Amino acid sequence: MAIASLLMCWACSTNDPAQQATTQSPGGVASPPVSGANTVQVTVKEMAFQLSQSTIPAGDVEFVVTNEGRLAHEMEVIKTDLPIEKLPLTNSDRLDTQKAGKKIGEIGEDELKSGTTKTLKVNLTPGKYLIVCNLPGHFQAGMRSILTVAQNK
Ligand SMILES: [Cu+2]
Repeated sequence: MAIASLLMCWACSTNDPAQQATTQSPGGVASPPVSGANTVQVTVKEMAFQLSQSTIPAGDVEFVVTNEGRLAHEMEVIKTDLPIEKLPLTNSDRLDTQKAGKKIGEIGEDELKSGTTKTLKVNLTPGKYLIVCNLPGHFQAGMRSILTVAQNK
């Protein structure tokens, strides 16, 4: 008799609708990320970057980068004041990142093979940032985008 009532209690508590309800946020809305970072979705293709937004507020930024292309690519984030057409090239078919500006972060070619998603977290101050793939020829072929980081109000 004692065992039977224990089992009943156990079955009763695990099916308690009030307990299950506490694991969901109200209205079924996903809770915001704990980090509070802004997220920029980046889609990588031959030969371009697509950013989910071209202007973001300053602070912590999380780039979620998906390579939908067939080739491996990389993504470098470089703070620069130069317009794209004034950016210096090396004689080996790449952007001269040293002269272009200051490198903030990078996802390497080995980490961004076809079909892969990688995350890069950086802290960005207001200014212009170049998103670039610097495999030989890829910059010239169009793998370059500008992200503007705005002053926070
Ligand atoms: Cu590339």
